Amino acid sequence: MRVRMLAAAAGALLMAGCMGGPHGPPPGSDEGGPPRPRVQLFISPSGQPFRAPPGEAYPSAAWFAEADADRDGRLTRSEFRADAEHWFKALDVDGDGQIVMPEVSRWEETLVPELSRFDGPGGGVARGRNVLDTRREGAAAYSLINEPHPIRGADADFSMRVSAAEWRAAADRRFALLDPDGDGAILPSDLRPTPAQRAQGGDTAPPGRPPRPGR
Ligand SMILES: [Ca+2]
Ligand SMILES: [Ca+2]
Ligand SMILES: [Ca+2]
Repeated sequence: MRVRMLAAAAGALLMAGCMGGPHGPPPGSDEGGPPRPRVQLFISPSGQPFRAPPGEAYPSAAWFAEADADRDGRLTRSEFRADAEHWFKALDVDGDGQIVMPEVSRWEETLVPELSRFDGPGGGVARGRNVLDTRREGAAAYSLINEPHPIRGADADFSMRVSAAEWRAAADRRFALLDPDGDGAILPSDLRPTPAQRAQGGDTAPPGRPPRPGR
């Protein structure tokens, strides 16, 4: 738990560092130079961002490894729920048990700024025939499920606040989407490439598998 909190904090710091000051270039700006390889982004079903440098395993594997608490290579419903609840606590900055507007804005602007960033011509997560409009698709471009905004998407009664009960229901709904054979567990082989991963050519490789002890 503590390790994950630290990892999340480090990620936030990393992102803050990438944002640059008021005079710095916008994140990901190429400033007219040759395009730089982009950091790979994965957004978990609950909306937690995972990033990996270009060339490394796509970070869906990092999410799976973290959520698979007992590391048996099977992500069970209870592990999936625990992962979602852990992220809910991270999003609920004031600890009142609900995710409300400033906390949603923090997710949009600070935790996953890539979603609102305009990459401009030649930018984006890919080029050529596989261009993704990440502003339109939102998190869905980086996710295993087609959900542009995992936080708002959990607000079932449209009250502009996400309760713990709504979050739990959303987690169960998402788990069902990822466990189509209904055997109660998600396997690494169930992780289909995300649209961003496919656009970068990741559709030719199997999804990254988390390391398993003893193999
Ligand atoms: Ca497990
Ligand atoms: Ca709150
Ligand atoms: Ca609500």
